[in-house]
Amino acid sequence: MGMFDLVIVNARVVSASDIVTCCIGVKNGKIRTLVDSFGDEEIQSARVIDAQGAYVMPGGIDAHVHLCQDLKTGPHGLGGACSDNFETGSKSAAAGGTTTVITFATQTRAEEDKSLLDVIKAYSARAEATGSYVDYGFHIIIVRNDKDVLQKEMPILRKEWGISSCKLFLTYETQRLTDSQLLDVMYEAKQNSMTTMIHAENGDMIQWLTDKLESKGMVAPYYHALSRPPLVEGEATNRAIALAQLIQNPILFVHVGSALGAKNVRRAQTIGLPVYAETCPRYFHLTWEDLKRFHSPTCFENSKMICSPPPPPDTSDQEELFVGLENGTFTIYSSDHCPFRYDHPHGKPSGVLEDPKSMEGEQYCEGDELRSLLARKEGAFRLIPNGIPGVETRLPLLYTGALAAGRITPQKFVELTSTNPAKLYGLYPQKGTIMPGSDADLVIWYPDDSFKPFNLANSMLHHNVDYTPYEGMKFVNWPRYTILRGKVIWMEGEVQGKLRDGQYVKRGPSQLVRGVSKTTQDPRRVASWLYE
Ligand code: DUC
Ligand code: ZN
Ligand code: ZN
Repeated sequence: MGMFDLVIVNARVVSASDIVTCCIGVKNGKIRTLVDSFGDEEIQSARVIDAQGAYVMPGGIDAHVHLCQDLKTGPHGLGGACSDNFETGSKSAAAGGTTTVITFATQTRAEEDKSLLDVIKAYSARAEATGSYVDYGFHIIIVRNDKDVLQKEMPILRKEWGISSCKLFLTYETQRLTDSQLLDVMYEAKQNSMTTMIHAENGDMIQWLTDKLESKGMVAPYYHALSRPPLVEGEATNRAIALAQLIQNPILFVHVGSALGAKNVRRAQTIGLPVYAETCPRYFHLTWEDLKRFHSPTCFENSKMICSPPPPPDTSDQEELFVGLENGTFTIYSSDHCPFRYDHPHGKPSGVLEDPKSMEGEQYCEGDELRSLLARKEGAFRLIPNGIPGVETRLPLLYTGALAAGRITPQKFVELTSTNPAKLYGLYPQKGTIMPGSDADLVIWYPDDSFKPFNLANSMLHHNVDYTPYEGMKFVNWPRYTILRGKVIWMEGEVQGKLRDGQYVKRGPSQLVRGVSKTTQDPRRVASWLYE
């Protein structure tokens, strides 16, 4: 048996703090050593990859991915059928340099769906049914505040399943919790060291604005953005921060897309509150203008850009978001890969097929007939499933748009895409770093000067979605190798891994979340006495 199974030479190894030119030795799926060079004997039976001086980073950890998820919860929920399962979604992740995805398992309001443990078992069976190309875990979405369930099941989720994060909604009739329900769940989450993730949009503002827009006939996809101006996130982030501050609970805002939301997060962080934020590629690469990008007489094609919260109104917001990426306001950068097809009746076309006005004199249809129907209709944005794909383009977009553009350092890239997600969600140092003892999860880029920039076409991607919002965009680099626990699963444009290479990962409590600062614990101002 040789000393190593795999060695990587001429690597510029990037961590969240440093860049070191060295070689990496891998044995039994783990990083064994980082050294200046290897002797011939040490590596004689190992596979040798020459990184040619390119960046070698810890494999991407995408902490916000929807696979096989039940989203079809009606016109007041998210709606639509999630088009990627663990097979297609994880293949797409591997092709984009990601070695771990954390996906969502969701409770519903149906009485028989009360048990969080049953939900997790059902989603786990979905992953096991196909297998996965990359490692995976689950966040649990909680849409009810049953004390008995929370108290009995949260400890089991934490200890037996290694699930240490839950997501709560402030919008969608079928998901949202009232303020007191939010407090109920946050309180139990805190007792169980579960990180609370918040979808911060004010549901009442959205419904009110949607009704008003509809009354004026403003229903085409573009108007989705007008139903969710930045104040919608601004109000909800403020409110959630106040609720969390009241009971001293750490929170992480998912998919923050507005400068206003980012400012609220920053303000909370500045006074020492444990408030964290995730942002996503779409907020740096799309604006309201892109909701008009897919031109057609009726504009329904613009439904391909609909996600919530929507992209910011214009590039000035993006400039402010870039500051947040750089200065630590944003803790992690995730894809929010939420895949819907354009050629499937339960994908984006729900916005036409479920709208009585669009369907006047028309028949429910599929295939070519559906395509022709969509070309004639504007649909109703209220009924369009909220979400866009992006698990494969997440790292390359950040490389092109921020790293190569000189807006962030390679270390910041690693922090946002791998180290911080690992710390935030209890995977560090097993994942998220290149250190002896860590999993050998790696992404190796091309040397910048040897890569020929190209324009993206959806046909190059591996997801089960028939479009990408980034069609035609120029990319200046792409992962050359993706390595999962020492095995090459993606190499120079080809998937090399196999279904079932990926394993379920149990997670511990967050290693990022720290206590609340002393100055914010005055029991006359917040309910710190709850924990005495
Ligand atoms: N929230 C998400 O996290 N993803 C898709 C849609 C949504 O509302
Ligand atoms: Zn959300
Ligand atoms: Zn999402």
